[in-house]
Amino acid sequence: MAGRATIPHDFGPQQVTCGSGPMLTLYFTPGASSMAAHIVVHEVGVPYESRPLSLTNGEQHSPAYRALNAEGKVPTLVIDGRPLTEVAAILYYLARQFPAAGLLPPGVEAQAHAISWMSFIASTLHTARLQGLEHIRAMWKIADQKLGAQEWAVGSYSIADIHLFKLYWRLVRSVKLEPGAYSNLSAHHERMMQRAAVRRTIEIESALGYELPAFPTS
Ligand SMILES: N[C@@H](CCC(=O)N[C@@H](CS)C(=O)NCC(=O)O)C(=O)O
Repeated sequence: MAGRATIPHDFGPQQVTCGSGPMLTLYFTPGASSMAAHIVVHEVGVPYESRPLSLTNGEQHSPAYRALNAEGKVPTLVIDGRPLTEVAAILYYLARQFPAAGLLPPGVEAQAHAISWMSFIASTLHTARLQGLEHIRAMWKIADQKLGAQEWAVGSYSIADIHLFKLYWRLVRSVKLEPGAYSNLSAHHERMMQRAAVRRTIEIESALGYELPAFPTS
């Protein structure tokens, strides 16, 4: 993990109300799991307060943050003063709260497929990191096959794509992959990188300085 100075808490947009909508505050760390939530707040295009936290400096363990997120992890989205934790739940909330952004496909079954993808991403792909490189490669092979040649994970662009992209973005910057190892995910990554919300998030987070939790090298 790259060390750096404490992130100033007044970085980014200041506390803003959203007309009659909820007041949103996003706690995130550049390059961490929270990047998916950061992309989605840009996709939905509503005002939010930005609260970068430095994991390197242990800010996730402060009593004030632990009161919001008992595990001391990012992200946390505070909605009108009430904390919501876990990437998948935050993405789901934002997609449902701001339907005009079109981040969930229509229909219960298609939406269940988006949740299925996000459950797989959180429980299998994210945790693969803890089980060594061979396991990581095998789980990402499954993800590549699951995605196949389709443009988006569940038919139309959705929060499942954002969640998937974030972890693959991290993988390709951490592990040396054989060329063409995950051709479907690689094409998906290219499509995602064209999106304004993704580019804006990367611009903000890279300016702050990435903090990337350790990845296995063998
Ligand atoms: N299950 C959580 C996982 C979030 C998570 O693992 N966040 C990491 C960064 S990628 C974190 O905050 N780690 C804090 C620490 O290691 O102290 C979610 O999906 O939101």
